Amino acid sequence: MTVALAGNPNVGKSTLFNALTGRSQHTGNWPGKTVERATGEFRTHDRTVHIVDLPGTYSLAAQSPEEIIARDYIVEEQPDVIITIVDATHLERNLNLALQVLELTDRVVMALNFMDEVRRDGLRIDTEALADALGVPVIPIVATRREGVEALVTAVVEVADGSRATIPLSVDYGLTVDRHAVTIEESLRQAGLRGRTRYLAIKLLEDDPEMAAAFKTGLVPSSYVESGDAQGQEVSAEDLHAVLADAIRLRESTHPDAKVEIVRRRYELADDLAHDVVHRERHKEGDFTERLDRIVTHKVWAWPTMLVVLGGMIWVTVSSAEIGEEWLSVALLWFVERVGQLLAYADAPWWVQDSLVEGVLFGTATVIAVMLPPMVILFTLFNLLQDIGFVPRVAFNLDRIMRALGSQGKHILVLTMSLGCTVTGVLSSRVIENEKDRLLAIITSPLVVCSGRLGAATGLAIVLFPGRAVPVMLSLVLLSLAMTLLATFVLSRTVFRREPSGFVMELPPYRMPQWRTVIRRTLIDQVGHVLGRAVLFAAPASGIIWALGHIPVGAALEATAIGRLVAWLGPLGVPLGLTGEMLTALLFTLPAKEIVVPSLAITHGLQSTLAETSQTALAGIAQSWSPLVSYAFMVFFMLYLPCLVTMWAIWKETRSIRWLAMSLAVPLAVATAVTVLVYQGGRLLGFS
Ligand SMILES: Nc1nc2c(ncn2[C@@H]2O[C@H](COP(=O)(O)OP(=O)(O)OP(=O)(O)O)[C@@H](O)[C@H]2O)c(=O)[nH]1
Ligand SMILES: [Mg+2]
Repeated sequence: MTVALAGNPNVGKSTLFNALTGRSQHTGNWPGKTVERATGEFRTHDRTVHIVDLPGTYSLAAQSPEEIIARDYIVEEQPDVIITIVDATHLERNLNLALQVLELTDRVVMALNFMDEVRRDGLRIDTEALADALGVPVIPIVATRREGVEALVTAVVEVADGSRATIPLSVDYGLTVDRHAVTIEESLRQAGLRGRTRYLAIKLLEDDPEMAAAFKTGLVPSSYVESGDAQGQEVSAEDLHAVLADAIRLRESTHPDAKVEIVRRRYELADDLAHDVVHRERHKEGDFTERLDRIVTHKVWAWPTMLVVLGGMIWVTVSSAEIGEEWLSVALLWFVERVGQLLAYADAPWWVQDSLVEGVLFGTATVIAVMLPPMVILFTLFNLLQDIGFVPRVAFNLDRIMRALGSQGKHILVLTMSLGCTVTGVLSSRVIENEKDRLLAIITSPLVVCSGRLGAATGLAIVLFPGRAVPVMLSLVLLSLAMTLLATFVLSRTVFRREPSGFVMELPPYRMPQWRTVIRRTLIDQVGHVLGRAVLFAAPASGIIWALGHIPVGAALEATAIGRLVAWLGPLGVPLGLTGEMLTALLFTLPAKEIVVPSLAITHGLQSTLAETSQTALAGIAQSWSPLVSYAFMVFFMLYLPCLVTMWAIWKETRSIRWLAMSLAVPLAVATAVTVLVYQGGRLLGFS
């Protein structure tokens, strides 16, 4: 049994999907997160239910790529039951899509989500009256708390079984449209089409773009057509063209245009229904969202507000990460030493002992001790901001600048997703229909600071700038932001010149964060991911780097593979104030940004004694670097190249060496230019 979740954007489809399947689809409080369909399954009433999470869509006559995914699935794959999930606090607007779904199939169950907010706002919804009017089950739910989910599943199973009959409401389009629809249905039948002729007729009169295209090409989706008539007669393309021409003539013969009438009637019905079933029980208290947004999205106050939130986020991260690091590194060092003793006791050959202890274990332990604490805290904070609804406000404010800079539309949506993770950002670029816009979004997304890089950089800043990590990080984030804007400005005026396209991100109300989701996403999805990378990437990478630093055996570091690389890269770094050791370390860091610290330690030949904790070894580096050099290094680290996973994602999305090369060249060029400016400028100002 297959069930699909259909609904407007940001109504809780993925939340319900996760609640049912236990999976973790991306959720957050802004529209447009899900861009691909996702499938999962759960068991109920002794059967397995496959459930499909779809992108949000406002209408079945949709135009944009993610909406077409939703529409095509609903129309063509014919799931056994469609759950239309609606935001009960905006019933009239949400009913419009629901009515379109009801025209398509009778196997529908409606989930009225956000019932907690309905109650909070002092509204009452007469669900029985609504169910009677719509002719399908209507189940009130609170997806975040699983409230009503059992009842919903039961209703779905009953509708699938046919044990609960549904008689979906059909919209009354008025006499004229009805008469035209009957005429068209007649010609459809004459052309040999059986099945959903009423639906087809309305869609033709409505000037549905997909339907018109299907009739033009003569390829009407088979789901509309009942398998031919007795003679197995085929539907001819000429007949379809004739029907289409007829429909256009009929549509244009009415005043106003039949299309306008159809859309209007549907809206009116949705409005009336909502009016009949939603009752206000008490006066709504002042709108919190509206009051807060007067500051957060204010033309002037928005900027200091965002700066305070960003600064606060970094401050909390830095101060709590220091505590976490202390005890983590003590514990890990103890563990590494015990392993060392054990290997010595077992009389393992020196290179096994050293590569394991000084390479693999040291590297992994440093990643866990230095990088994990700031990442955990930052992920938690960022997930909270996502759930509350602050992230789309940042996007909204930046959009003002972006428009002035020549980018527009869904670019900002992609950059918003990139704030979490560049890979998700790159994948979400699929929502952009225009190829040039899409490439621009892909190429600029590595410049946006992803939360992973921000966490790793914070770990590094704590080591390099003890006591001053907060202002350093704040300046670096602002710098990356400025570079993202600058790159957009330059690229949209040169390589990617194109016509403007309109898109306005709708701002959702602020919501209480879902602690369970936030903690689960942080600990399991993200921290688990970082730890997994520490073991999968950092451990082998540290082992390899260690080996490269010890071949040929017994040679001084300068004569080893690492030594050569250091010497070779050295001259390149001179104008940037960076040494060969730093560039070599950054090269090794490409698989995962977290391993920057152990890479630095190894290329500096610092790991050879474990008498010191990883912290003091790193403090050694910090002391040997001047503040200007440290800052230049941080600038370069923030901007230089996306991680390998992102490169892979860009390749998969563009399938073009040229665009992949460009999305690497742009950040690398930006990083080099800015670092040179910072370093040389700093020297001119008298820093060394
Ligand atoms: N208060 C409350 N919040 C909810 C409820 N259901 C979902 N949310 C929140 O609403 C936001 C949107 O939920 P999603 O599941 O991401 O919505 P979606 O429909 O998948 O959104 P798109 O994929 O962007 O179309 C999230 O922040 C959820 O935590 C609910 O019943 N009550
Ligand atoms: Mg979703």
